[in-house]
Amino acid sequence: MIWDRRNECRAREEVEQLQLERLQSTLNRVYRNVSFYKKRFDRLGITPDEIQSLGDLAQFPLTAKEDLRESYPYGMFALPLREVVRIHSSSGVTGKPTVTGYTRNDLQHWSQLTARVLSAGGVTKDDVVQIAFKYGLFTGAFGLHHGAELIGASVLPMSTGNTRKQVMIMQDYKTTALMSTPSYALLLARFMEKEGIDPKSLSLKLGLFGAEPWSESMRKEIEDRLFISATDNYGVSEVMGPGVSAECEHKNGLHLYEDHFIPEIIDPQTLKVLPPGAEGELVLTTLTKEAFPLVRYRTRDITSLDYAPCPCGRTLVRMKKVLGRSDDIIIIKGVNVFPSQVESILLEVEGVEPRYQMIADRVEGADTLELKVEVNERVFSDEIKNLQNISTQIEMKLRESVGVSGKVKLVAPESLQPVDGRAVKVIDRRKK
Ligand code: DLL
Repeated sequence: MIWDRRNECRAREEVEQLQLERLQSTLNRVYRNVSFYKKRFDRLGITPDEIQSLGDLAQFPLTAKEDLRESYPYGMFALPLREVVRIHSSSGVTGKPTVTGYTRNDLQHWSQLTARVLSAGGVTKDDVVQIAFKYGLFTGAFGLHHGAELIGASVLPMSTGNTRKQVMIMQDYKTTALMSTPSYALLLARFMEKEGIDPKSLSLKLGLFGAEPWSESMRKEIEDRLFISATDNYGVSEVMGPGVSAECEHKNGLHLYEDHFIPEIIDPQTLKVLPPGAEGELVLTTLTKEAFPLVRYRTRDITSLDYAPCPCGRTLVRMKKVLGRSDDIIIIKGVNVFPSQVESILLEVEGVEPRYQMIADRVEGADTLELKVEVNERVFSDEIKNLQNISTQIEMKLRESVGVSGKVKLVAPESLQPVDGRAVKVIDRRKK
């Protein structure tokens, strides 16, 4: 179902006209109200009036996460705190958290956008939606919660953790749609298997997953094990939270809500804008945000944009499923290793789960890679010989399909602790 047909199915010229008007007003607002942007624009000798077409946006400076950290906590807000009615922040795993604020209007837009996400994923007012994202400063749960209520679905604000209770609620309250990270969905499937609960006995039919990269093989695994249809949705807390883009029933790219955000793809090295279809880093400019507008924000996520029409009727550009972040790619002895490649390998190996952590280090000047992988319950109590077989198998596949040598360390089920319900897949000790 399409939640907002008028805005999701506009003619392209109309979308672009609307974007241009909103961009002009956003640039004017940040120039007037955010000293960071005033200084940056002045230094480059550009003024907001120079925006005559969308192509002119490329002349404006990029904003990076480090810039937000320097303005911690409220330095980049375009309005005084008295206008701000909600504050969220990132988890701050990689440094100081970044803080984001919303006015009442921002919250209304946010609910509209997450309602689009839920509708695109098949949720209607007849659904019982279990939200297994963490409620708190993390944007995931609250953002999706309000969209689900707007649609009129019955919302179960479960938050993360307590898998036994999540499954009990699913059984007793007849949950039909689950919203969580894809890795948590797999953990639920594994728990049910262990406890002898048949997922077919549940009322669950839809899974709307996001907040971390997941491959097509992971989608298949989740769909097959939970007997549901799974769609992907994407968002970034600094830009809004969930509600930036989402897959429709065709599962062929995520429709990006261009009436609220302008996407660009840049080469992460040269920082030049790349043509449609090219793969690179996604950069987003907000068009309607009042409290915390962002110009050309570098997401670090690697994707590409497809402007071809989609059979669902939405005219919004589709971004390809994000399979990794530029800062999650680790280079081992010159070879790029993407977490998604490791995930695909693990899905082919019997006895392990695609729950892993890659640890890069440097020993006596040479790069090393350690791969911690969770085994399943059955294998955990197995003989050492079998465990060795599994490690060797993974190490071989790593060499053959990725081209790197790594040391595999099998670890107990559920021993790799997530942060905000999200797996920490990469640790690069060489950066210290
Ligand atoms: O993760 C917002 C969100 C919550 C999106 C719930 C979807 C569902 P942050 O904590 O700021 O915000 O993390 C943003 O997570 O730059 C990506 O690297 C990654 N990410 C988010 N969604 C996806 C996705 C929320 N569907 C960072 N696929 C982003 C791949 C994703 N990566």
